Amino acid sequence: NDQFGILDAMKHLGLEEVNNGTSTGLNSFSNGRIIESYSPVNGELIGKVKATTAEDYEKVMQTAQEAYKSWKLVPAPKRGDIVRQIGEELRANKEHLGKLVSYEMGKSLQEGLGEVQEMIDICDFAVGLSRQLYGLTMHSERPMHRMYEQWHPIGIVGVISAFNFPVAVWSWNTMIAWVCGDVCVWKPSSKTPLCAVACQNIIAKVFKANDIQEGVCNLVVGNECGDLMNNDHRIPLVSFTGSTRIGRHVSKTVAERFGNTILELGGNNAIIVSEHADINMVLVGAVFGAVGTAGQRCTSTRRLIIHESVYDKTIQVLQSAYAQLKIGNPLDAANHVGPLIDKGAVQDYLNAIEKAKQEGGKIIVEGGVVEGAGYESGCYVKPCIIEAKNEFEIVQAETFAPILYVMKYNNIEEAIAMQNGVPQGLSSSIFTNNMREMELFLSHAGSDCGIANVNIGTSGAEIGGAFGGEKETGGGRESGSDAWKAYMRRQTNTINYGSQLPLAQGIKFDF
Ligand code: UN1
Repeated sequence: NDQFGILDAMKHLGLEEVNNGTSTGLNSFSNGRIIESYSPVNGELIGKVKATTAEDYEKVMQTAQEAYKSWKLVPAPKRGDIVRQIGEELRANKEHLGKLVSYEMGKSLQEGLGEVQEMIDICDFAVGLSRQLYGLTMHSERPMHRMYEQWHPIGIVGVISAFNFPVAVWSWNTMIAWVCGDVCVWKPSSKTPLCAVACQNIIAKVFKANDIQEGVCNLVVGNECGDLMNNDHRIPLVSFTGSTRIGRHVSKTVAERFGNTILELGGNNAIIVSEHADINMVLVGAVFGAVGTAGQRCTSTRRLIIHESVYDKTIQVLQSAYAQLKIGNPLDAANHVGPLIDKGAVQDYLNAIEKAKQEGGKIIVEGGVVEGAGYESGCYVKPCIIEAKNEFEIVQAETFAPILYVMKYNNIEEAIAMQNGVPQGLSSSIFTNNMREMELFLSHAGSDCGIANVNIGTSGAEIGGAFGGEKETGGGRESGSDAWKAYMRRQTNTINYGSQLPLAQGIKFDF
C-alpha cells in the first residue's frame, strides 16, 4: 500500500534497494555497521545504510584531496554552471525529495517541498555568486604600487547537519562552497541518512554528465565520523548545525588545531506582542512558529512576551487556534502538526513540561502524547502552551518540541530585556504598528539576535540573507549575503611596478 507515493518517490530517487531492506553502500567506501532509518510518521523501517568506517573515511578524504586539485582550477562561473544544473535536477525531483524529507523526518509535505525549494533557491543564488566573488582594491601609501585582495578556495569543507533540515542546510553550505572552489564532505544526521543518499544520487548524475572527477561531493555516515572530521587538519572549515552541547565540543576540537567553524546551534526565539500589534497577524506568526515542524526548527518560536493590556485577548485567540490544530500524518495536507523525530524527543518534551510545572508554570493548553489509530509510531504529541517566567531554568533552555511559554510585560524596554535574557541569540521578532517600538527593537539597544523581524514570526527565513545567531547559537553565518567569505581564504596582494623599493611606514633602510 503506497497511499502517499513513498515507494514511488524512493524509486525515482534511486533508493529502491534501500527500500527492500537490503543494506546499500552510500558510496563505494562504506563498509561499516548497519544504520536503520525508521519513519516517525508510522514507525516503519524505511531502509538501511552502511556506516563509514575509519578506513573508509580515509579513502573518502584521499579522493576529496585529489578532486580538490582539479576542482579549484575550474573557473568559478563554470563551477556555477554545474550548480545551475544541480538546481535543474532538484526542480525535476522536488516532489520526490520533498516527500522523502516529509516521510523520513516527519515534517509536513508542504514543508518538505519548501525545504527542497530552499535548495533550489540557494543554487540560483550560488550561480549568480559564482561571477561575484569580489575582492576589494585599495590605494597603496607607496608610489607606483597597487594593492588588492583576492579570495581563494580553502580546500575541503566538512558539513555536519541536523535531522530537522536534512537536505536544505547541507545545500546552503555546499552550493556556496562549490562555487567558491572547495570540495565537501557531508556527515548527515544518523536519523535521516536516506535523504542524504537521495541528494548524493541526484548530484552524482550532474557531476558524471560534466565529467567531473569523483570526490567533489562526498558523503560519510555514522556519528563516529564527526570527530574524525573535527580532528582532521585536512579540513580547514567545519560547518556544524546542531545542539549547543555538541557545538561546544566541535568548536573546541576544531579550534585546537586552528581550524575554522561555522556554528548554527540552539535558539530560544521569542516574539514580542505589543499592545500595538495586529492580533490576526500575531496568530499566524506565533502558531506557525510554535507548532510548525512540530517545534523542531532552530528558529521555532519558544516564547511569547505579551504586553499586559493585550495578554488575555492573545491567550484567548491562541487557545481557540490550538483547539483547531489537527495532529497526524504529515503527508496528509489536512494535518497541521506531524510527529517528533523519535521517542527520545517525545521523552524530552514530556520532561520539559514536567519541569515547567515544577518550577511554577501554569498550563494554558494541555500537552501529552497522542495515542490510537494513526499514531502507532508513538512520536505524536500535542502542542502545548505554558504560562511561565523567563528566568525558569526550563525556559532558558531549548527543547526541540512544540512547547510555547507565554509571559507578560509592562513596557517595551522590559520586553526587550526579556527577549535578550536567554543564553541563545538566533531569531527574534516584534509584532507592532508603532514606529518607535519597531525601530528601538531593531536598533543596537534592541534585539541581540542574528535575526530580528518586524510583523513576521521567528521562523521561515529566506535564503538570501545571512543565517545564524549570537551567543550560544555559535556566531556562524551561512546561506546568503556575504556568508560565502567564510568558505574562502583572503589574500592581500601588493605589487610594485616602479623601479624603486620604498618601504612602508616611511622606513629608510639605506646601505
Ligand atoms: C534550522 O532550523 O536549522 O528559518 C534552519 C527557517 C528555515 C531554516 C531553519 N529557513 O526556519
